[in-house]
Amino acid sequence: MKKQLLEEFTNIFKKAEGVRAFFAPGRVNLIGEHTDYNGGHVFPCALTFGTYALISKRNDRKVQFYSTNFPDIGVISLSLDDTLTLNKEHDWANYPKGVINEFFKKGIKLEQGFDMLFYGNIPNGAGLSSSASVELATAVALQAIYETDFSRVELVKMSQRAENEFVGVSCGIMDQFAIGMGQENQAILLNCQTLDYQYSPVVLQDASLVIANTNKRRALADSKYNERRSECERALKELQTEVSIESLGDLTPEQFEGYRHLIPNETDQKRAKHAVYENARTILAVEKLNNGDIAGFGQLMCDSHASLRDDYEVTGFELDTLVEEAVNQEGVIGSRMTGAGFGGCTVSIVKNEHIEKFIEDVGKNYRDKTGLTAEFYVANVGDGAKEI
Ligand code: NG1
Ligand code: MG
Repeated sequence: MKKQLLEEFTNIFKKAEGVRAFFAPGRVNLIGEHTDYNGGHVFPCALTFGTYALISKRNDRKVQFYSTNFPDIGVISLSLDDTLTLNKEHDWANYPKGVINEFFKKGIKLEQGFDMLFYGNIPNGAGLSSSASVELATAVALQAIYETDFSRVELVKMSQRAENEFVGVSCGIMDQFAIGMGQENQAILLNCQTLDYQYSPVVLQDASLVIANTNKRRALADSKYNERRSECERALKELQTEVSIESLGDLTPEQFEGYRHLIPNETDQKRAKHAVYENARTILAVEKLNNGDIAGFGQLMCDSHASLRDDYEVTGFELDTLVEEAVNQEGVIGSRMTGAGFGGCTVSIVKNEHIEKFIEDVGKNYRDKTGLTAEFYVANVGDGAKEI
């Protein structure tokens, strides 16, 4: 991979010396959905596919970006003397630009510019965090060539701010954290309020993680995502009139049942219920995994999906069909949507001896019911962003 990309780098930028290479993974969230911005827990892990970034410093003030995924867009150039602007047409480059902006905001001078080439093999817009992967690839690369010494968690926060403030997507911290802090064969239980975290080995005995992409475009995802955030914020405000909490993640399900009458709007109540129960489910699920109770973990994945379908209402026909077809198969321990929802991917735990048949049968039944072709990936849990 690296050798091929080096050749490509030389072709595009007419230069071969002093090139350094970095990799930032995509991520899949195993449980804890729509809890990050509610101050709850998430349980994601880094994948082995992701974004490769090759970078080399220049002698002038120019910055040039190129993505092999978007050859038609070509080289995108800017000068470090100009104000960085969001470009609607070259939208992939807004992510690295947002990260440069964060380095500026930290007072880093960036005297010389650089040439940078990207290649990503994460399915686009599938809820596996291709954008956060580009951000972290950029952040670790800039840290290396400008010899800054931000902590990993700081780079994670800078990448999130790049997305929040520069790109304008108000995502939670989960994606950047998983990608910046991931470790091979480990998932991360992250408290999104305190950023306390602990690693848990993903030991599934004789089973594996299988990701299935609905190939349904997440057209409504952004607006609905923001709508869910507002609904939860409203519910929190109602609760705060009588209960002293900072976020929905502070409540146990039992406490929530005692207070839910404080939320007059029924829809907001359902959204808050999901956030509270999902948070509790996530903590319990990790306990089960740590104790080797894969079946218990899988059951909670299924419960998570039901809550996202019925209370949070972020699934839709395609995701529900994939999950229903999955749990009807032999050897399936658990299955749920992952990421924001409305399309994108599901993640299932499938016994190794049944994976082949799983892919064939679920793929066929899904096509029959939706007219869409799903893609399947047997996922490996990989490292966080690093130099390669
Ligand atoms: P995806 O599916 O990667 O867009 C989104 C948010 C996360 C989190 C999940 C839901 C973005 C970039 N990320 O993930 O922070 O809130 O939804 O759990 O919007
Ligand atoms: Mg994204």
